[in-house]
Amino acid sequence: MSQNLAHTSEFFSTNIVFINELYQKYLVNPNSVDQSWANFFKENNDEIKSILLDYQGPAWAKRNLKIIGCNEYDISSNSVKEVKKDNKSPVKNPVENSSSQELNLKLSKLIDAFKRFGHLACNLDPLNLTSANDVKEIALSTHNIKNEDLSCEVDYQGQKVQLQQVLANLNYIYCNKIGAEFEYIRNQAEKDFLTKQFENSAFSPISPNEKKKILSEIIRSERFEQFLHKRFPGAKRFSVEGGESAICAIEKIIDNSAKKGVKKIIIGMAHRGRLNVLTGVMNKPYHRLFAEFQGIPGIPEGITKSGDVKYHMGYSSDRDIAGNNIALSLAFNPSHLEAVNTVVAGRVRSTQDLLGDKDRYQALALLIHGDAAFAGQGSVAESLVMNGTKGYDTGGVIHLIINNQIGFTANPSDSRSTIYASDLAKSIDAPIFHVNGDSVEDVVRISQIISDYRQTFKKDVVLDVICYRKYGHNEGDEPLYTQPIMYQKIKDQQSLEKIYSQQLINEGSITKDQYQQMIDEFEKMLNSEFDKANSFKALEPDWLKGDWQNIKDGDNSPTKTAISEKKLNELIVKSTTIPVDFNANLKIVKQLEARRHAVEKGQDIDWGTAEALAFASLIEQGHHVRITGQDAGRGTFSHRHSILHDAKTAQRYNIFSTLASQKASFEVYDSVLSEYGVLGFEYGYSLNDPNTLTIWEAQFGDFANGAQIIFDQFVASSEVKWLRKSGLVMLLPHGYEGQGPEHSSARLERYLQACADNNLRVVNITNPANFFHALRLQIVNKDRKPLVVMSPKSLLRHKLAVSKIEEFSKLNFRPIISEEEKLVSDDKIKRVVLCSGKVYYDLFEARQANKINDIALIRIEQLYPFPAIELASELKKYKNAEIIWCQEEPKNMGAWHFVDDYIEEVLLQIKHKTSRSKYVGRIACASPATGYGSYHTREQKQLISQALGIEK
Ligand SMILES: Cc1ncc(C[n+]2csc(CCOP(=O)(O)OP(=O)(O)O)c2C)c(N)n1
Repeated sequence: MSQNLAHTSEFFSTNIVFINELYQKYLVNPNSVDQSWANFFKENNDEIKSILLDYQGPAWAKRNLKIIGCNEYDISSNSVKEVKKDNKSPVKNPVENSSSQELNLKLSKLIDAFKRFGHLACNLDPLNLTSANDVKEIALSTHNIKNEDLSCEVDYQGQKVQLQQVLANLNYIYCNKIGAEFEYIRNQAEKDFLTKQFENSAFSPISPNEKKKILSEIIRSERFEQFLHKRFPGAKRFSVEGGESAICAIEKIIDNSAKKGVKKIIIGMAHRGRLNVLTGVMNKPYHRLFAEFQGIPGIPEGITKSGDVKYHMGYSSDRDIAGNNIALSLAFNPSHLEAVNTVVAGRVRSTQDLLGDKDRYQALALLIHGDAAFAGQGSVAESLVMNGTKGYDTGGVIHLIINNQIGFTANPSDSRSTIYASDLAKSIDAPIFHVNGDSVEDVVRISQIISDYRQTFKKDVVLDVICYRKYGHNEGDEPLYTQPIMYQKIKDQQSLEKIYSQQLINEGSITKDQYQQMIDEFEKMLNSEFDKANSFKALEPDWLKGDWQNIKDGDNSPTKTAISEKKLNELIVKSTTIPVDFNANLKIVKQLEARRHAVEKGQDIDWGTAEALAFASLIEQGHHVRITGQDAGRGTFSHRHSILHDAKTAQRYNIFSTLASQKASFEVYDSVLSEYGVLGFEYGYSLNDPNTLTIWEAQFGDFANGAQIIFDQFVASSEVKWLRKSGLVMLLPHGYEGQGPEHSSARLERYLQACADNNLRVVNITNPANFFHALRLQIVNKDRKPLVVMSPKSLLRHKLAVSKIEEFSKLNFRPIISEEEKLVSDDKIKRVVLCSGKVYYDLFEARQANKINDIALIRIEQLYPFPAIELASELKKYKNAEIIWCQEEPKNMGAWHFVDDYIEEVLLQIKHKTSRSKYVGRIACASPATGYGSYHTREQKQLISQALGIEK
């Protein structure tokens, strides 16, 4: 009907102004217009809305078209009030007051002030515990505007409007229940977009259908929590009650994103409201969750021995939004607040890469935060800073803060030193909207704007829903102990369902019966799901589906990682040939030539070359390689040079570019100076894509302790907790070279301590070819395990740390490297020194220097899974030898405490005459290494001598 009606009907063609005013009046109060009009508007709401929008132009313009004089606003308050037609305030000529020009100038400053400071005067707190401020920046007196100016006409959006009406509009838009902060944004186009959307949306009505949808989401959220409360009293559920409108925000973001071309949303969130999101938003069947409340695990026994609590579980599902399919995934999450942020972002980035979504708008990260956590956790800052950089851009993250104005028991003033919980986001020029959570239509309106903004500008944006928490931190907690006043208030607070259902009934959007019917239907469904829970049978896990379908859990079939000499030669030529017109740095040209000569010669192939060959071979086989870390392009120790910089133009050249295909290329990024955030991101990337070799490199291994949470909570344990595998590689430079306490140890012991259930591979490799195989194994093997590499520093250029080409073409990964020198016969070997990593070369050189030929050196290249079978067959050879474990780390660190048991078991099994290995290494110490060069040299000499029994 609309086209027709718009152009032909008497109502809409000539009387648009009148209809418009009536309609606005109706929206504020349906009873304020004649019943026949109310019925008409109700029946045709959506169409009328769209026709009026077409006619209206700027949203505020309609207020100037007065016939019946409705919808003026009382500027003394923040709320819309109908003002009686006031015959005593005729329009004045500005000349009687200030000059017109002067007044317009004052107004423009005032408008600017409203935009910048209006949020401070908003009514944002549903509990009314914090009252809106008197904001002097927007006071008329500050701008020298007098009362008598109010009735003057001013220029406003191309029209002549009475000043008081402009002020009413400004108050209504900027000082109501939405505090908008985006004036600090430096990009004018963004500001214009936001201003237009925000100002228009303040006046655009919500359709009756949408109102019903919102109410049903509120009923669903609130009634679900109440159901759990009744059926599982005392159980922790971290209820969303008090913040239900956040669920409506999530729904709106999903809805709008799907319509605007987003195909996948990955959600990261903590405990609050998570069960609600899992069921209501993600469509995890209610009976499955009820079964979990009854202690029935979601997957059959025996698949994993750990699992996790219900409110950390993830879930994936597809939804159809008006014919648009959208995949939703709620990321598994540890208790550590805000740790999941970059993990989600990494997954989104990988999804975009897999989709070929170069513009990064088809996959979206939606992060849901608590107010205290957003303000307090450093990971938030790291992730915000990362989001706009080349290596970590995901086209903008939508942040939703469920701001219940409390952090466990802490008040906002204890949780932060800024006004808003969201203030950090200003540092990245993100627009921020604070919305009173009890004003759910405003929450929904803003959700639409932020998702439009993200799709348009591909930047982060924040919605801060200010609400409250109905119970304690969890439902067993007594909040009155610490927040007596707040919780007295909360006790008497009407729930959002009450407030909103009443509003809809009053305005005639629904009847009482319809409301009751909505409740009955939902509760009936919950009851039937509850009954189903008893007979719930655990489901087969979904972990090896989709992109993971070719991955085989527990695969330990022999894996061939070798490649032919011919192929190696081809690869090295391709990765060392620089375009003729590229002005490469001459020193690097020499290094690349050396790489090529070594491979052609078939010997002296060093670490950097081996790494390049591994990358090149995987790219050539169709596997993407992604590596990030501080200065990863060049390599901290200048051994990688994967990106060359033209000496004249500073243009970049990727040395693997000629190997790249549509499917696979080499991606390297010098990361932001972060460990926590970056490791989380790469872990997330690896979770999503088993076919990409994903690598994070620490500058020095010890800095990885800043990312300990990601390692402990995700990398090491995600498979046993959540059945989520990862083939991530962590390169952690390690080795005692006299550089002091901070640059010596990557804290090998910490990674080893986390080893169990075949969860990781931990290697401390001495040989470039073996490193080549270890990297290739990550992809060639059918299973996926994170690989922790104690990677070398001085070995990158050590004359002995080189490989022959046969080691690449004929061998595969060797977890142990046996003695390679010609010594006395095995039975005459008097001592076997077991070691791992760089210390091998110190032992080797000292053995040579001292002409020792009855001590065998065995390198444990892979510490976990511990190569017990291989070690047993080695040690069997040396029946008469004593067994030493030698390490350069202090006794309380390094691998000793980890390998001790394993070696003992091996010795027992082969019935060796020695029952336990002896420790040789630095004595226990609180600090990983000495800061004095002379001490280091002395200690190192001592431990080598002791291991080889050399007299001092
Ligand atoms: C890194 C970390 N530190 C401490 C905690 C313990 N903890 C759990 S919830 C919570 C309060 C969180 O407050 P807020 O972020 O406002 O979320 P809310 O629970 O109010 O929704 C704390 C301190 C944690 N889970 N993670």
